[in-house]
Amino acid sequence: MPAGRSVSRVRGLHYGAIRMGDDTTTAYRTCPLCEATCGLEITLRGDDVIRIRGDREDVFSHGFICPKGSTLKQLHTDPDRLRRPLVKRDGAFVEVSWPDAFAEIARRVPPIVAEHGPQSVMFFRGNPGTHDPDLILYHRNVVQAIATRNVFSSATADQRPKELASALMFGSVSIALPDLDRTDHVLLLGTNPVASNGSLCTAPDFVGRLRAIQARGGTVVVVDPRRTETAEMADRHVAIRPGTDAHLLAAMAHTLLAEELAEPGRLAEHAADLDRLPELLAPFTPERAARVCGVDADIIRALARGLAAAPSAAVHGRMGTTTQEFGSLASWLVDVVNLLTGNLDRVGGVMWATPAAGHPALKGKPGVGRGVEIGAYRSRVEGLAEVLGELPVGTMATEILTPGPGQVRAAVVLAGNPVASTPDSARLDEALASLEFMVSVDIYLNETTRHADVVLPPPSALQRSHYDVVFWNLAIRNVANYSPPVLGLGPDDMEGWEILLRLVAALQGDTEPDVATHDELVALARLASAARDPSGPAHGRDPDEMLAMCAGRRGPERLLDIMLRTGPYGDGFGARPGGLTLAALEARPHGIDFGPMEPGQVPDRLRTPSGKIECAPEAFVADLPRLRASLDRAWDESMVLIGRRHIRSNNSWMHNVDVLMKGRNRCTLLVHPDDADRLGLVDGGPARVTSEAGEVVVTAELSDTVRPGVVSLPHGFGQGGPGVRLAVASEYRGVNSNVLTPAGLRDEASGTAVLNGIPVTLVAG
Ligand SMILES: Nc1nc2c(c(=O)[nH]1)N[C@H]1C(S)=C(S)[C@@H](COP(=O)(O)OP(=O)(O)OC[C@H]3O[C@@H](n4cnc5c(=O)[nH]c(N)nc54)[C@H](O)[C@@H]3O)O[C@H]1N2
Ligand SMILES: Nc1nc2c(c(=O)[nH]1)N[C@H]1C(S)=C(S)[C@@H](COP(=O)(O)OP(=O)(O)OC[C@H]3O[C@@H](n4cnc5c(=O)[nH]c(N)nc54)[C@H](O)[C@@H]3O)O[C@H]1N2
Ligand code: SF4
Ligand SMILES: [Mo]
Repeated sequence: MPAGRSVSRVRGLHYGAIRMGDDTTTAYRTCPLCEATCGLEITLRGDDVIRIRGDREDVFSHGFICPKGSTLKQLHTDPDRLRRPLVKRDGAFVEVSWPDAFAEIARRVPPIVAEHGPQSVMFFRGNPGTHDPDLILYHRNVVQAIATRNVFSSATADQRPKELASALMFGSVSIALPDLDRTDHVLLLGTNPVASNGSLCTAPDFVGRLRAIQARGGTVVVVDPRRTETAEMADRHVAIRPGTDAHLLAAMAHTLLAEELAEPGRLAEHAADLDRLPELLAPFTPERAARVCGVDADIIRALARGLAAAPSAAVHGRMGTTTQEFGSLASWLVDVVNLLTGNLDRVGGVMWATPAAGHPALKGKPGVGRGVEIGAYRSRVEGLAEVLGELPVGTMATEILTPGPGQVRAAVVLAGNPVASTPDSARLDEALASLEFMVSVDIYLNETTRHADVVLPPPSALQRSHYDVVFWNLAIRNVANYSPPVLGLGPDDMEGWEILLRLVAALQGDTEPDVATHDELVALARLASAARDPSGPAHGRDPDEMLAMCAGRRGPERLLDIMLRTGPYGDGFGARPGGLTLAALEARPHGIDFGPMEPGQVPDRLRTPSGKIECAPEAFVADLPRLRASLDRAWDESMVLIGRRHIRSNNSWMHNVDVLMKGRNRCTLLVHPDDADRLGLVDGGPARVTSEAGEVVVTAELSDTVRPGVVSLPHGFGQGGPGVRLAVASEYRGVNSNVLTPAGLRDEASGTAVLNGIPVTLVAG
């Protein structure tokens, strides 16, 4: 197929829209903006979206929606959203045709690889890539186009510690989720669902579900250095010192063991090294932890006893516990406490999802596997270990700026804004400017994409289909919901998956790829893997025969059909008549609910070589001396910075939506009044914040919601300036908090950046 001719389906047509009695139509779509996966009801008149509200019939969200969900229209019509590919010529972007954009990549990248080797190219994938089926299903093909180890993603500025802890304990990235709807007691650490709508726990109307726990007589406890909106509604708030959750959790586990409250029950026989825990955790007495955490020893004991006494209880740790100095240890200890209190794998405790599109922990031989190892290779300059196939984001700038063989000279950025989202932003900004070549797949010209030589814009969310491949792995109910595109493609649009497959070819110098055949090979590879899975319904089948059964589908729809049919509820390509197919899902616009998470998955769910839950993974045991040593640190010596989210934000990229930005300035530094008094800061006045990495001047907001000694600044601001095309965001510019994040501060085991608990100094002005 010649370059530029699209294999896209139909243009200018509404899919799945239901015609109403008047001149409007209604479409249903899962919101792709955050992890909550709310169902949206979208009313259109012609191509005009006239209303977006929560879909009351959605099987999971039942009509819940947040202020962002209804802005898919504004995102679609945003004049700053890129509609055509851009190529930089003589320092300025010009709109070009798709063939010209791919030709530029094909002209520039192969010579760099030929001269400097594959390591000279790096990849970065950002958060929206996790919410987009095109990117989630095809990004691996892009990354594999060049055999480089320099692969990065927003995960090491986010959840990698939790993934690593799950991988090492259970043998695959299989995250145990709090059973919010049935628990009697939930302990939330470092998460503020009132703002974020929850994370690594997909539960639309998370907050309503917390209220329901309270309404049925249960308890909600929040551990957070700030009295957040979630802490306000909780039964108990513990204002911990940032970065010390691992100490707190270790001391809670210590209490459970010392007071003989540990009752792992049925899981004891499936848990390896359970008997090592008393010795490993011995140094972390509540008294010693109390000094570090700034939380009374009695409160630490009460937290542990509360979990033990509850008929069922779930501990859940997020952002605040992962993007910190001891993030992996904290994530490990969350599940140690869940295990010790008998709450792992039981109703009301923490359990695993059984997602319709399948999961590695549901494939292969039940109850045993290869497990996960880390450190297969290391970063060139700093020698940082690979974790789950990626290197830590904090080292990107160093890899670009340090000369020598293997120096990064070109970058491919997929839906990422690392200049806003990763450490030592100012240095990364400088590093990206020094690259020989950069291509971004993105919808905006922002602080990162302005450095690109080529920008490839996918269609807007309303023009794409949706199935939440990732987040239904993390959902507290087993739900499947497919949304067809709401709006058709314009004459200049190219579907996301096609952009990615053409990018694969262009990176290898090919400007006239046969996209249809490549896509077929991608599908066949998935079918071949399903045919090899001894526990799957397609075991032993002929991939070509199954491919023929997907006739009429291509792109993500075909891959999704394959995943659903070979997944836990699938029709197995005829092996299980009546089972799930994409067609069956298409007929159910409000989704299908397969019920709550199931208990009793241990041992079948495990993929560790031992076939047991690993209670003391080597990587964490090796990191414990660091935690132990920190018990003697002078913790209260410096002020520390933490982050903050707001319901109307979404990381760095929704600040161009006017309706979300209006109102008071949100890019403020929360300072406790006692600290403000001591430092001479005034409410509304300027504060100069300095860290080892950089300095910002920002408006101070006095608030006793933060712990004394802690200041809080949201991330994702600071957009504007040369080359940035974000009219609204530039108006509400604020400062980029990651200017303050030192690149060298990281969680040892996972390489994840410390974004919470950054030492800073503060002066007025
Ligand atoms: N200080 C501090 N830093 C943080 C955090 C924090 O709490 N504090 N949070 C961290 C977390 S949790 C995360 S996940 C990361 C996020 O880090 P990133 O993923 O790097 O940042 P985002 O702000 O999500 O921006 C993503 C980019 O995707 C583009 N985009 C939006 N929609 C689409 C789309 O549909 N397709 C494509 N191709 N592009 C799109 C946007 O224009 C933007 O350039 O930031 C991390 N950084
Ligand atoms: N509105 C909105 N929703 C979002 C996003 C967004 O930017 N805006 N981003 C999405 C993304 S990518 C993600 S990953 C999720 C994140 O979702 P959450 O994990 O809920 O993230 P936050 O709301 O930042 O909450 C983190 C909390 O940790 C606290 N904290 C900071 N340091 C520590 C510490 O050392 N210990 C403890 N215990 N707490 C600490 C902070 O005060 C904060 O309240 O949200 C998603 N949803
Ligand atoms: S909570 Fe998340 S998924 Fe639901 S409407 Fe808001 S942004 Fe969309
Ligand atoms: Mo995130």
